[in-house]
Amino acid sequence: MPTSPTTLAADAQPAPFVFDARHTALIVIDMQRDFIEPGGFGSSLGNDVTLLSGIVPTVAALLRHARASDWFVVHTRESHAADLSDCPPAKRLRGAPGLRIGDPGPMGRILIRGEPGNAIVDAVAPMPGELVIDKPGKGAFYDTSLDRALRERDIRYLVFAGVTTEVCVQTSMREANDRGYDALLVEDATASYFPEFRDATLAMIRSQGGIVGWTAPLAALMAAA
Ligand code: TIU
Repeated sequence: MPTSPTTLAADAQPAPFVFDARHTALIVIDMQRDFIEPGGFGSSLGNDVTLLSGIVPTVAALLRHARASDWFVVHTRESHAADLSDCPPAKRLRGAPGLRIGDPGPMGRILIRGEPGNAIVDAVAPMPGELVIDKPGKGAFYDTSLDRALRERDIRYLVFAGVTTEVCVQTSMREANDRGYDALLVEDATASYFPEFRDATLAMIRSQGGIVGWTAPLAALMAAA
């Protein structure tokens, strides 16, 4: 693979992921207490949240790599305004009464911006200078300033991590693909309440010659040369 001093190739599927560190961003999706700790939105939907916490050390290692490589770093949080003006009734009413978005829970109002449950878990918390995007949808681009922020910085390559693989991560990656970014999902830095959905999503992304993008383990990304 021909490379310039800033062009790297990572061993990925379905083919090497060729990217330029100067034009790369890491997008960490929704590593918030709402999904990862008991008492938040994830558990209100009936999920076993312990299935997600296992990736926290890998996401932390990925963040260290991105920061050391001078990538632009973005964190997202799925969240709604306190008055729920950005939460379509169709989304809110999908939940069980008493456990809906905006209802009081053990970590504050469920999925509401600024509540304790909406905070990103400490081990992967944003650092000064990193962009935090509050998103009302599953996708990181829907009704947010993310695309503009990336284009202003001439970002063309996106590395994705976070939760959950088949919901917010996959939606965001598909949105990125349609917007013309080359996107890679880090296989061991994403998790689902349904491990079989995680595996199926990884297979879907890289099928048909990379119809949505690329996947690779963190070790392959860190070994890119
Ligand atoms: N329920 C589920 O799997 N995920 C979400 O509701 N949001 C995200 O994926 N962040």
